[in-house]
Amino acid sequence: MKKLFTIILLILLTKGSVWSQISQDERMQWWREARFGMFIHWGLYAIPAGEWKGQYDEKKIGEWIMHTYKIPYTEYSSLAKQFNPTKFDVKAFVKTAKDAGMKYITITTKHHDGFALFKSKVNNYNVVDATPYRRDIIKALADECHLQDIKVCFYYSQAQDWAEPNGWGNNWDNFPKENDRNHQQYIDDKVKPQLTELLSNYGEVGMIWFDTPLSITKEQADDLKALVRKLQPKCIISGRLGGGVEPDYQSTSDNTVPPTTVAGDWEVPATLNNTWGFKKYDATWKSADGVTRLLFDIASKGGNYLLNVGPTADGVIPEASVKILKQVGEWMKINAEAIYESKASPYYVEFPWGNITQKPGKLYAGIFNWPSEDFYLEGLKTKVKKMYLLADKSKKPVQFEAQYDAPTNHHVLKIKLPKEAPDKVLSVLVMEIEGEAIVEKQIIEDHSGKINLFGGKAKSTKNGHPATIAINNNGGGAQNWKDAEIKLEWEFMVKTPGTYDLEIVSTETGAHEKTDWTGGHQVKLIYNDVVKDITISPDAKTFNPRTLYWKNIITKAGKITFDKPGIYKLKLEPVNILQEGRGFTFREINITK
Ligand code: FHN
Repeated sequence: MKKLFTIILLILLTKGSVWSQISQDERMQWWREARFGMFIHWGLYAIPAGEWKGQYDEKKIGEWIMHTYKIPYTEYSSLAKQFNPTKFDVKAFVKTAKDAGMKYITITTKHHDGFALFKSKVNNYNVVDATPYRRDIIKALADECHLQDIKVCFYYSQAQDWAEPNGWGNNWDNFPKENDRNHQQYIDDKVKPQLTELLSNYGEVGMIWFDTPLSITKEQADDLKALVRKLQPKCIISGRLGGGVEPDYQSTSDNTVPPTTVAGDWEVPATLNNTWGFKKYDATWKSADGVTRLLFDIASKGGNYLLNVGPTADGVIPEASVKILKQVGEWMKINAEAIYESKASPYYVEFPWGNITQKPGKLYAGIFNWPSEDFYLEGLKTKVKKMYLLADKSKKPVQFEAQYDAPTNHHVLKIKLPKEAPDKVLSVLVMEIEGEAIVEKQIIEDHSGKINLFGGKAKSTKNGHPATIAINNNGGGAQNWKDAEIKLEWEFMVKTPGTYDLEIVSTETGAHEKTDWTGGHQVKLIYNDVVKDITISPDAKTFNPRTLYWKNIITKAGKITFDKPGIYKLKLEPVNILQEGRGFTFREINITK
């Protein structure tokens, strides 16, 4: 009888746990639909605001000031006595996010300096116990977010903690040497108890945003993941958990937007100026136009945009940030349909004019380079039924002509857009389509006589076997391509014979405050029997609206002649790649009339 009871109990328990499990799709749903979120970096570092005892550094980020000037913990922590953000108006914070069209807020509950913006029973270095303000900022924000139906998410620095002798990162205080630290103890005494507080005392938490995992082990990361899952199974775990443990989505490097659509769930964490935590002298604000275009571009590649504000020590989001976000919000009022719940473009690479998002039955072309003549969309096989501008409430049809060239099996849409863009920042052209959006795979000369050989579209081999160059550095070119044995080859269709200009594009990379580019590599371009020897040199630099910080570097590679229309092959073979720096940050070859 006892045995039977145990078996029934076990079955019930197992069933119960299956029922209580939620699928990854369910967990990610709100986040996938949201596309746009607010990041808030706020803490004691807002008091020095980038200046320490008369020292300034344009290039350093504000929240790292303790690290930058090796400020002893005892001295830095005494800033808590001054932390009194009396102007903090939680409603204003949430309103700023909502008015911009943001669907979630991710706030630093504890950054690398170790100070908590919430009441913690396990560590009194927190806003309630250590400051004259004495109020739990996280509680205020979480309550307001719940009230106003916007997701609240918590950034938590799980490894780096400069207040803790057993944490990672503080090598200037009289703490044990890094190897002698008991990181496990730090995780057991601070990280896990504080995460438990965050996931128990603030209602539903959308996500825990881990950061800089450093040498956290797989076991430690597994443990943190299990804790989050146990306390709030629906809570998402951000990309930087560490230990090789799978998070719920990937984070790009800070401020880095890929040049192509990327499968899976991912997010770009980005700043509005050059710092995350407030710096009183950082006025390098991005333009509202640039931010709006990035929002569209990131969505069109399949990602979310997590855009940062750094409140002042008084508790105010800088006016410049509010202004930019307001303008983005104005654009969203008209165009949000093209952002929320949208999916990545059916095209692999971004366009010079903008990019595309999609929903079932619709494509949204976001155009920021408004054409002076007809607008062409090439390579779309799916039938388009109707086009109109999202800004036009009457949905007056935009005229277009669908052309199909049988010999080249090429589809072209020739679109008659109005002379003036409805929105000079970015106008959305809606295309109602029949069925799923399907795009040609071939590379073909476009209507303007341009052939684009993008790095990620090449067949790449090493000694005859497939070998890829990863196109994912900050500037959107190859990441650390140092192996000269890797060769690239493209096959493409030329429609009009003639002589074309050839240019090789590589990109700047590195940290945005100190961009990096290595030239001098030697490569061969091979087509038919012609071999061209080229040294990668910076003949021109062009601004890339997708990266804002990292320029494209153009190497002029002479001319190429195609005698007749047809299919051609072009190979790019390195002869010598210089090994210093980040190698050959190749992005694409452009062949233009
Ligand atoms: O070191 C942090 C930095 O201070 C900031 O929090 C960013 C946000 O993505 N994350 C780390 C650097 O990548």
